[in-house]
Amino acid sequence: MVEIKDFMFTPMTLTVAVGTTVTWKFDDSTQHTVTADDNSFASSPMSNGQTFTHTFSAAGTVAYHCSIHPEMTGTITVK
Ligand SMILES: [Cu+2]
Repeated sequence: MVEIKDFMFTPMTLTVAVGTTVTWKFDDSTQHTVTADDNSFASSPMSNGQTFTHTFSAAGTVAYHCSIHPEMTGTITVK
């Protein structure tokens, strides 16, 4: 689970096993997105209380950001 609050992804870096479904929980006063830098997944703009999930089926490191606030970044490492 990654929480999106105060314009930050927490934790910013997360390591999961192949096949893990990661949930992002939106808990902020403004909308954000979860958008992979390589566009392998992307949410629409989501509001407080919503969630987005993505299943990571291949090993590797995926950087992501918020398309509305590009300074918000995070990384998922899949092993
Ligand atoms: Cu944002």
